[in-house]
Amino acid sequence: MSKQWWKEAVIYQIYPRSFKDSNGDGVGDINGIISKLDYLKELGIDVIWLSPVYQSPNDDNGYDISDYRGIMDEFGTMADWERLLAEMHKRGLKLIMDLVVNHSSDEHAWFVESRKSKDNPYRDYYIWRDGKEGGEPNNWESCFSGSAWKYDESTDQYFLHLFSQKQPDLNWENPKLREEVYDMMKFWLDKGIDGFRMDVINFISKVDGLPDAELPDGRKFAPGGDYYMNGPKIHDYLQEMNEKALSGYDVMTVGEMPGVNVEEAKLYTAEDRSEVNMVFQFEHVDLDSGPGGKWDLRPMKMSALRDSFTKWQKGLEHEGWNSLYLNNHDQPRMVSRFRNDKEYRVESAKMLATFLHTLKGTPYIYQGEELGMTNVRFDSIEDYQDIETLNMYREKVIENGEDQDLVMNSIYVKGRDNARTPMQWDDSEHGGFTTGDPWLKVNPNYTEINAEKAMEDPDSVFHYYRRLISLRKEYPIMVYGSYELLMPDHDRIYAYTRKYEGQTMIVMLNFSSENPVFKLPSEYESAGDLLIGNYGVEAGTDLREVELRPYEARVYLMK
Ligand code: TEU
Ligand code: CA
Repeated sequence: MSKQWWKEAVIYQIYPRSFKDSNGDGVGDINGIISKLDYLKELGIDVIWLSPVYQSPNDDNGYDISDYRGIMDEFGTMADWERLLAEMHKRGLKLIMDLVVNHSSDEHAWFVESRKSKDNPYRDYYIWRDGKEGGEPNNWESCFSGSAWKYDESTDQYFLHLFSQKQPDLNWENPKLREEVYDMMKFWLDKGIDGFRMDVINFISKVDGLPDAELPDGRKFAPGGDYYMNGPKIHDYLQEMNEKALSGYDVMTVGEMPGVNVEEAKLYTAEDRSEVNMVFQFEHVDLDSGPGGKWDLRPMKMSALRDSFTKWQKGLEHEGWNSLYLNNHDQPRMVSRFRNDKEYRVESAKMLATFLHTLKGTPYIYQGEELGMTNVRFDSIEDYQDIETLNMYREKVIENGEDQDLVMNSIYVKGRDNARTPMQWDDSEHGGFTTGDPWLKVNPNYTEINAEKAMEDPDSVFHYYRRLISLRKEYPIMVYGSYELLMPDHDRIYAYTRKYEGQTMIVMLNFSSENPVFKLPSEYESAGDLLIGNYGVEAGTDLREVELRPYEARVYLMK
C-alpha cells in the first residue's frame, strides 16, 4: 500500500454559511474563515474541505450552483477567495473545493438556455423527456420528496431533478457537457487548489432508457436509486475526468457516494484505476433508518456499527482507501446520534473521536465536532431552513396529515439543520458567530459549549482532538496499520488492534455508561504505553483485565 499525503492528512470540513460572519449580515463568509485560520492551525488539521462558495440562489445552500466560476456575493469576492487560499498555503494548509456536477441550479446560464427550445444548443446539457400517459416520464422520486421530474410548459417536456426542482440534473451522456466540467475543474486547479470533494458523484450515470423503478420492500432510497447510483458509465466518466482534468496535478479527490458497497468502493478507489482516492460511503449513517428512509427512525446497536466498520476496514485493507466520518453538514451531530450528549457528552465526544482517528483511513472533522457540539431542538418548524426538512414536513404533515409531533421528533433526530446551526465561538450573543441576526438560530447551549471556553480548558474536547491529531503524525501505525477486531461478541466494548512494522496498538472503547471489563487475549504482553485516553490512568496498569469507566477510551502501544 503506497504512502500518500492525503492518507496521512486530517481534513476539516467548513460549511461556510455557518462558520464565521465577518460583516454582521448574519451569514458566514470567506473573510470570517480567514479570521479563524489560526484556530484551525492550532487544532492541527492539514486540509480544509470547503462546502460550496460558488454563485448560487441558495435553494439548497450553495449545492445549487448558478456560476461555477464565480464566488457567492454573500460570501465575498474572488479576491477574498484568493486571499483565503494564499493565507492557507502560507500556514501549510491545503484546500479542497466542493465539486457539484450531478446537477446545477436552474438559474445557471446553461439551463436558462436549455429550457428555451428543443433545438437550443444547450438543450442536451440537461435530461429532458416527454411525459408518459399524461404524467411524468417515470416514477422516480426526488431525494427531497415528490417526483424527480418537473414539467416545463414552454416546450411541453419534463426535466429530471434528483434533488430540488431548482437542481436540474446535468446530462453526462453529452460529451460537450463533460468537456465544460473538465475545463471548469482546471480553472480551479490552475488557481492552485489541492483537490475536490465530489458531490453525489456516483449519481451522474443514469440507466439507459430511464425505466420505471420497481418498488421492492425494504428499500432505503427514493425509488429510482438503483437506476442512477453507480450507473453503467460511471467508471468511464471518472476515468475520463482523471485523464482530462486531474492528471498532472498533485491533488486529492473524495467522491460522495450514497449506496456504494465495499466491492464497488474498491473499484472506485483502487490506485491503478485512476478514479477517486477515497469515497464517502453511507452504510453506517443508514443503520438507524428503516425501510421508509432516513425519517423512519430505528435504534442502532453498537454491534451493528462495529460490524459495518469492520467490514469496511477489512474490505479496503489491501486495495483502495477509507474515509472516516461520523457527521457532516447533512448528518446529525455525532455525539447526539452515536452516544450520550447529556451527562457524558465530553467523555462520549472524546471516545468517538478516538474511534475515528485510530481507524485505517483519512479522518474528517466537521466544524464544531472538535467542541462536542450537539443536535438542536427548535419548537417551531418556522425556525428550520433546510429544504430537505421543509419539503418532508410539507409532504407528511400538511399534505398527508401525519402526526406533527412524530414528524418534529424525526427532525430533532435526523434533520440536517442539527449540523448547520452556527459555530459556537464564545458565550457572547449568538455564540460570537455574528453581530447581526444569524440566518439559522444558534444552539442555546453556546454559553456552555464554545471554542473560547474549550481552548482555555486543558481537558476539553478541543485539546483532546489536538492530541489525537498530533499522535497520528507521530505514529504511522495509526494511518497504515492493519485492523483486527477483539472481543467480537461484546455488546458494550468495541476493541481492536492495529499492527504495523512489528508494532501493535490496542484500542479499547466503551460504548456504554456501565463498567464492562476489557480482556486481553493471551498472546499479548500485559503491558503497554498509554498513548491517549479520556480518563486519568495510573502508569503501569496491567492490561490483562481492565474495567472501563463510562464511555472510556484508551489507546495503548504494546511493549
Ligand atoms: O448530499 C447527497 C445526499 O445523498 C443527501 O441528499 C443525503 O442523502 C441527505 O442529505 C441526507 O439527509 C449532497 C450534499 O452533501 C447535500 O448537502 C446536497 O443537498 C445534495 O448532495 C444535493 O447537492
Ligand atoms: Ca457575512
